[in-house]
Amino acid sequence: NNGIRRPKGYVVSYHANPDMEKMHFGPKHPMKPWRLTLTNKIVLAYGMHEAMDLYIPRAATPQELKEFHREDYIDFLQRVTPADNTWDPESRTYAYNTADDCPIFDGLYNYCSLYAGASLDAARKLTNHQSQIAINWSGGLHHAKKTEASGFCYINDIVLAILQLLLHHPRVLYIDIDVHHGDGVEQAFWSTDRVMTLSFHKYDRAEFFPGTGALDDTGPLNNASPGAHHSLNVPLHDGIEDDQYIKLFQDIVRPCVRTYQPTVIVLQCGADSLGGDRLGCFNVNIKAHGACVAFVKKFNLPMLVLGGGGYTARNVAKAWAYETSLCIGAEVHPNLPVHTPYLEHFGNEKTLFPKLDSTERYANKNSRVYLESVVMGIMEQLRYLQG
Ligand code: TV1
Ligand code: CA
Ligand code: ZN
Repeated sequence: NNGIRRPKGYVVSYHANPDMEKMHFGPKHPMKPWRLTLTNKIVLAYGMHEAMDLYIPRAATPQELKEFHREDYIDFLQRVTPADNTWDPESRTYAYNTADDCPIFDGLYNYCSLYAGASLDAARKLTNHQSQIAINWSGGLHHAKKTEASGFCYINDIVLAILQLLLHHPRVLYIDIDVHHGDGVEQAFWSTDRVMTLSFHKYDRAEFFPGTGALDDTGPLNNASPGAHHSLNVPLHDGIEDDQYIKLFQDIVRPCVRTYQPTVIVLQCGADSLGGDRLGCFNVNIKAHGACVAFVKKFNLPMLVLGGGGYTARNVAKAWAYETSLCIGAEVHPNLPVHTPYLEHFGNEKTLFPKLDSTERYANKNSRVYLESVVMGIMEQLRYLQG
């Protein structure tokens, strides 16, 4: 099977429930759960399943979801149907912020409880020491709030998984390479020093969702709060290139790990930071995106690897399959195996590493000086933690 073997000295667990993949947000909606089918097809075609423990996780229970979310919101998700999603003229919204971005579709509650169940299962494998790297590509839905849906996210599986990890770990480092700011996770752990959140994202307060995540948003301003300086943000402009992104990631993550000394790392691998993404605006290629995963793995800490955004499905699938191979420590052939199903979805393009073509590139608005100033801003925050 392409020479793929179980990694020596550690176990990778892979958590995927195929029932999720059939869900539809609606015809024009950018979020396509079938990108997970595509991802799993590539993972299987390479034979990577033989190198991991595979789990089909059960759905999270309402009880488990209420560990973070408010009871009435979970009750609402459980009972609402597309037909009774009624407009509230007073707040001029649909209930709990379910509107265009977060529609009520058939099977919504099932969808939510499945991806949350997968992240909880993955976190538990880490805390039971049954695996050292646990992967859930269906999770990573970082915008969901305690009492409302936001940005295609209804349940915050990341917060639920981190709460699980905190039962066994003193310090959790959360790293988010989705092109959007990880606002829901940041907000949930804003006041605590037991979780450090670090998001890399396109930042434009007025023009790019969700508009938060400035360099100087670093936790409660009151220095007496334990959370002060434990929320870190790396605001970026359009068009960042591979070499810049990799260097920036390493120059920031390295000192964060050294200073904070986490005992577990949660990595949200949103693939909308790839070049050519339908919603993103960076020029990052699959190898550079993967280099971030490989870099985090080298710290040899237990690692929860999650998905997130990613709206050009063929690229999402290639990136996450490649990142699965990095987690296993396997070398994969740069062309998809000939028997990969659905090759037509990849535009018959067999390479795992498609080149960004010039029409997909964004002009690079990130100068060297700007990126250096961002690294300095982060270092300044970390200095508060050394005291
Ligand atoms: C239905 C149909 C919904 C077509 C939404 C793009 C659509 C978007 C659609 C869309 C779209 C957003 C906003 C504006 C807030 C709104 C999974 C006042 C072509 C993690 C979420 C982005 C990203 C939300 C999620 C954003 C993630 N962009 N077509 N909606 N409003 N919403 O800007 O971080 O990747 O775009
Ligand atoms: Ca991010
Ligand atoms: Zn995103």
